[in-house]
This record gives sequence, C-alpha cells and structure tokens, in this order.
Amino acid sequence: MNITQDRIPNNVDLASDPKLRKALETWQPDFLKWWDDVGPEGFDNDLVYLRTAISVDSEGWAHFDHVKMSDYRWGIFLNPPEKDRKIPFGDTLGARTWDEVPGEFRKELRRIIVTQGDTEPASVEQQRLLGKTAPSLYDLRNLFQVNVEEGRHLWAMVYLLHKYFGKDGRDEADELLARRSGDKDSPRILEAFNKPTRDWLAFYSFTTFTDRDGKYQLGALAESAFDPLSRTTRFMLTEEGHHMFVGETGMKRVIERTVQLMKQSPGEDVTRRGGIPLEIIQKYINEWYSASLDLFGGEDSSNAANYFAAGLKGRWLESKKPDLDHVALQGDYVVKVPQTSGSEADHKIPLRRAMNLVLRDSYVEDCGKVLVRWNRTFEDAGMSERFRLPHERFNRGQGLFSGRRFDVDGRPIAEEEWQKRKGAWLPTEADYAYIQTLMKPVYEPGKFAPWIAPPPKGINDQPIHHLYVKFSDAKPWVKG
Ligand code: BYC
Ligand code: FE
Ligand code: FE
Repeated sequence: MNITQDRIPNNVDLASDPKLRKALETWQPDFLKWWDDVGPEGFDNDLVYLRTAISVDSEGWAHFDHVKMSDYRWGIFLNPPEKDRKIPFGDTLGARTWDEVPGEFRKELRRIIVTQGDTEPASVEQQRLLGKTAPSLYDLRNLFQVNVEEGRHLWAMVYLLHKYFGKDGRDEADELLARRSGDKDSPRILEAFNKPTRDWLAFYSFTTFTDRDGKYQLGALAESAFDPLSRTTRFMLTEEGHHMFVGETGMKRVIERTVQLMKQSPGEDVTRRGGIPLEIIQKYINEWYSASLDLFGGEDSSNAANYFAAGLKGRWLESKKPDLDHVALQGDYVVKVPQTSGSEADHKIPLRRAMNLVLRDSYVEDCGKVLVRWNRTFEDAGMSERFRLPHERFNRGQGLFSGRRFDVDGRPIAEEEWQKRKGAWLPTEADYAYIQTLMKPVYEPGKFAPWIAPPPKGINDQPIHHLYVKFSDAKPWVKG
C-alpha cells in the first residue's frame, strides 16, 4: 500500500472523499501554526536526518533524508485491513468488527480517541525547549524524530475524529490544538502530560516510561472492535518502538558514563567530574514510573469494564492469546490494601472492572525487563549497585492508593514522614538544579556532553559523527 503524494500524504484514498479531504486541509494550517508556536523552538530552518514513512509495509520505513521539520510528511497511514476480522473480546466476542461507529458507543469511542490524541501534541509541547541543550547532534536528531512522529500520531487521531464523528469530531480536533501542556486554564487531559520535562534525564525517563504507556494503550486499542481505530493504532505502534529505544538507550548511556567515572575515581563524588549520580537517576525513575502508572487510570474502573464489554478496548495481545477467557465475566482481581490497623485487606475487583490493572501488569513486567537491561551495566562492571522500580503504591495520583502516603516499598507512612523522606525518593529542587547545570548543548559532530556515553552505533548505519542535523543559522544560545 503506497502512500500518495497528496497535500496530505495518506493511504486511505482521501482523494475519493472530497468533503473529508477539505475538512482535513482546513485543519492542516492550524496544525502547522501549532507546530510553529509550541513545537521545537529554535531549529525552524535546520535540516534534520529524519525517517519518513513512504508506505506502511516494513520496507516503507527505509526512507531517510535531511529535511526541515516543518516539511515532514505528516499524514494518515493505516495498516491494511485484516480480512474478516472478528471482535476478539467482550459481550460481542466473535462478531464482525465495525467499519463505522455504532451509535450506542459514540460517546465512549470519542472520549478514548480524544484522550489518546491529546497526549501526542502534549509531549511535543513538553519537549519543545530540549533541543537547546542537546548532548549531541545524534541525540538532537532523535528528539526531533520523536517530536515529528508524535505530531503524526495527532494526525492519526484527528483523521478518525474528522471521518467518523462529524461536527463533534471537528470541534474536538480543534480543541486538541487549543489545550496546552501545563496550562492553568486549559491543561492537557492526563496528568503526566502536564508535568514539566525540564532536562534530558527527564526526556529519557519520559520516553522510557511514558511512551511505554503509549505502547500498551495503543496495543489495547489495536484490539478494538472499531476496525479503523485498530488499524491506525497498529501503525502507530511501529513508530512507538523508536521512542522507547531513544529513552532506554539514552538512560543506559547516562548510567554507563556514571559507572565509568565511578571506576576511574573510586570514592569520589561523580558530580565533581560532571557526571550524574546514581541516586538522582533512581529518583527520576521513581518520578516518571509512578506518574506513568497513573496513566492506566484507577485499578477499579467502571469505565474500563464498559470499554471491555463493548469491545472498544482490550488487553495486551488479547487476540493473540487463544487460551485467555475473552469474556472475563468470571473471577476477581485481588489487590492488597493496607489498613490503618496495620493489616492488609483484600480489595476484590471483578475482572472486567480491573482491566486497567491487567493492562498495567503487562506494562510493569515490561518495565522490569528494562531495569534488568540497565542493571547489566553494573554487573558488567562488577558493581553491586542496582536500580529498582518503586512499589505500585508509591507516589500515586490516581486510583486506590492516591491521597495516601507510601514509601518505595509500599509501606504506608504518615504525611509528616513523607515530607521528611520524600527528598530521598523523588528529585529535589537541588537535584533538578544540578542537572540543569549540566544541560549545555554539544553540537559538534561526533562529540558528546560529559555526562553521557556515546551510543554504540549511529542511525541507519551512518557513523556516529554523521551530520545528523545541519544548521542553517547560528544559535544565539550557544556561548563562546
Ligand atoms: N490523569 O475510570 P478511571 C501516549 C480520570 S500515552 C488525569 O479509573 P479510565 C503517549 C479518568 O479520565 C497513552 N485524569 O479511568 C506517550 C476519569 O475521569 P472522569 C495515552 C485521569 O477512564 C508519550 C477518572 O479519572 N492513551 O500515547 O478507565 C508521548 C476515573 O478514572 C487519569 C490513552 O490513555 C490521569 N492519569 O482510564 C506521547 C488511551 N487517569 O470519568 C504519547 C485512552 C484517570 O471521572 N485513554 N483519570 O471524568 C483511556 O483509555 C483512559 O482514558 C485512561 C483512564 C486509561 C487514561
Ligand atoms: Fe505517540
Ligand atoms: Fe511515542
């Protein structure tokens, strides 16, 4: 399925639907204005070595070119339809999937699509200043690749809103460009997307843990009975892989550099040599992992039960697991909830109402594997240090454990103790300030900031010193 070279690149035969095409062409300049206003700041004229989709099959990804970000071919790409696809779960298990939105689920589907769509521009807004402090041209390019693809993810959801939701959908698409990450009056919908991402350690944490929520949410929507949503999210998932790569390998390179410094001068504080202490890295892990757990919603959720019953949102790889009970009307999920008495009570959640938690379990398992890979750096260096994920109860803003305090092992603690100890678990203002002192741009090809190790190889078989971003003007924020 090739992608047409229309004003809006697409593989959905937009040309045959003039009304839809016109609506999207009206939205397009608003999108570009949004990109101009709150997209990456300071690199408008530079040429970035970007990967662009020219078709949705695997070879279609092989296209790399130096392009201006504003010339990136944002468009609408759906995976090809699966013949005779059947609804893989819920009350209508086994029935034909839908090509149109059923009237009775319109509101719910719109809400899911809007919530998904809202995260995409939010992340671009959160990351808009990071280019000014990139640790290398390689990293700068990766940031921009992530940014343009999140912009495309917004297009993916806006297409669905325009095509299937009429005037309401068009209004929602406009709203997606009107809300702003962190804005007091008009914030983004989900909490993690209003958090400041002030430095590159936060960026790597975000792309490791928050983009990974994207992987699991998109995977759950890829199971949807609403086939256009399933096909759209399947293609988005192929792009998500790169975002998590940027996060995981970025973090790993930071760890490698710190370990190197610790080996070179045992006992010396790595901050004296411009490295990032392991304790600060652990605090960033705690911060972004707990914020990302919140993105799964409450453990006990009637929304989740309704979505599952209706066939709107399934579990991770639902249709790939023939032995799974796809109706899920039997059984409970039991969560241990600490009581004030000191004991733990069983909180029983009927399975369908626990679907957020079931999806989150797949996510938690995946995060655990990331930590194993990061910890290999210590093992290889013969060190006993290890990173760990905090307990699911730690620092939660949604669900059963929100509004209470727990330590990183999940033990309930009083507010007073939390206030005393939270600086040992979450980044303090001093930690953020220290990281900020390291955030100085390195734009010389092949050079890297002193707090991060170079990657083992470049992008698309290019050397590490490749000119991943070609500047067309001087950067006023670079001193000296
Ligand atoms: N912040 O029934 P409950 C990505 C609200 S990331 C604020 O437990 P539900 C990406 C909830 O809306 C993937 N509010 O939750 C990554 C509800 O509100 P109402 C994004 C929250 O509805 C990096 C109330 O609390 N995709 O793609 O089952 C870069 C009770 O909630 C939060 C999706 O999220 C929160 N964290 O689940 C770029 C998929 N959590 O009804 C991109 C679509 C819950 O009281 N979204 N609330 O007004 C969904 O499926 C669901 O909306 C959620 C929430 C799973 C997020
Ligand atoms: Fe995305
Ligand atoms: Fe992403």
